[in-house]
Amino acid sequence: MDVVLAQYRQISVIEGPYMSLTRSIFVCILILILPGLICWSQTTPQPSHTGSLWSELTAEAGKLKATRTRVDAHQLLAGWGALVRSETQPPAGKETLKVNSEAARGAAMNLYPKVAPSTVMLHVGAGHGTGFVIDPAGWILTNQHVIASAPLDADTGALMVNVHYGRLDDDWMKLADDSLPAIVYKVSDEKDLALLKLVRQPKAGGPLPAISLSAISPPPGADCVAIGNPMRGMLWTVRSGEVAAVGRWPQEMIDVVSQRLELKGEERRVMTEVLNQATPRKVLLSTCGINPGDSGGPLVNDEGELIAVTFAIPRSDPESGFSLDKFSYHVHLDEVKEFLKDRPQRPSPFVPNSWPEATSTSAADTDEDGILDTLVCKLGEEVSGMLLDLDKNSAARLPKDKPLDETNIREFWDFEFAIHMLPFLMAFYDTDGDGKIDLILRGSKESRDAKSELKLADGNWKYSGKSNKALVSDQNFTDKNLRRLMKAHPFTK
Ligand SMILES: [Ca+2]
Ligand SMILES: [Ca+2]
Ligand SMILES: [Ca+2]
Repeated sequence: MDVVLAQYRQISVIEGPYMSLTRSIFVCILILILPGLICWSQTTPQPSHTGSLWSELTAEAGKLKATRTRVDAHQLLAGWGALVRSETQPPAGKETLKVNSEAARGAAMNLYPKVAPSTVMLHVGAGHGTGFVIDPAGWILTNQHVIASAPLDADTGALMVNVHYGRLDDDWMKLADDSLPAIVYKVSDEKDLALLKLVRQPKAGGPLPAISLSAISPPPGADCVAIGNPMRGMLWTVRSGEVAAVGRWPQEMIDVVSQRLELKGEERRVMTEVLNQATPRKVLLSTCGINPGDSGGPLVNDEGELIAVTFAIPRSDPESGFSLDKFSYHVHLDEVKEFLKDRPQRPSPFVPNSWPEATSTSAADTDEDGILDTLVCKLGEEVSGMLLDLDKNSAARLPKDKPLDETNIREFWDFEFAIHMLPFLMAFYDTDGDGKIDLILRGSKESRDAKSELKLADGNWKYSGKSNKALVSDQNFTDKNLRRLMKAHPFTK
């Protein structure tokens, strides 16, 4: 675990391309015990690759013989997730789109003119999500998972999204032709929040109005109104409901609690321990009838002040048929306030996770010396990345008595070099061998040279839009021993 924790904090989501250790633990638990609670995933476009370096890399990967296979992680990727998704890839299984028909009407009608003009649509790749303005200077709040697969801004290395906004006209919102670029300044994987700033203001009509944060935490039973851009609905769809519950996610979700209470002895102890280790997110449950695409949207009180940010929904249990659709999950106001405590002066460069997205992972002995030295990660049938343990200190640490899985492999696999083929060509180096990745090169299929680089210096990642390094080279290591091992590895020989 040291190795993984020692690495930089990545931007990661279950539902997106990357997953943090803590969240992978959550997900393991949740998926094992919560088959009925599923949210939709944001789709990750998988680029098609051609070109010489690319062919070499994939050919190299193809040669590797898997010697040990871990449990299939398909379920993980289908797990708790985002409400953002592409219209082009409907989720598997039946889904129930719904609105809350039981809540009293009226509040939403009064709040719509106040809240809708602050609410925006964030278009990312083939999917979309919702966001809202919290400061007329152009600060926008949304979910981390909404922006996770956005492209990079070439100047800052930060993620960049397109913001679509509208104006109130004749009592309802009309979409502006103009769309506004915004740069991601800050993200929290644990809170599933992201802070963006508009690069410029709208050409006409002045700055977008802001939603203010409520001073008081919303009590259960209070009225609330959600607004967002639900899939197959319309932009600025407004729904009213009630705060159904407040609690810690996932520890206080009823399914998690009842599953834990059912377990006996050691199993119960282990589950309790893992739950205790998991960082809780304070959440609010509402009856506002949220759908995919609403992610990142505001939940407001009857004054139109923010009380939470929408992030997930349960689904009906395919076996029992129980519908949990009435509820939706929102990041609690307290988490929002804590997240907004410091607003950075500059956008932070996007630091990708060195663990590639994978549906299956296997360990290989590439130099046939009897020691496992390379992890091969696959997304479906395609190799998404490889992690090279150059000094071969991982194999001895692997548990002998249990199968490798998503959680323990991350704990035990100590790699000094990784190459990702999906979703982008990237190379990761622990150049000085201190257990921390400190150099990330982004490549292109046309060239052996890196396009851009991220370097860890004094605890901060520095982005450079240019790089004079080769994407895969022993010369990128400063540690002599690692340089020698890299040179000798079948991957670069
Ligand atoms: Ca070996
Ligand atoms: Ca190692
Ligand atoms: Ca290092």
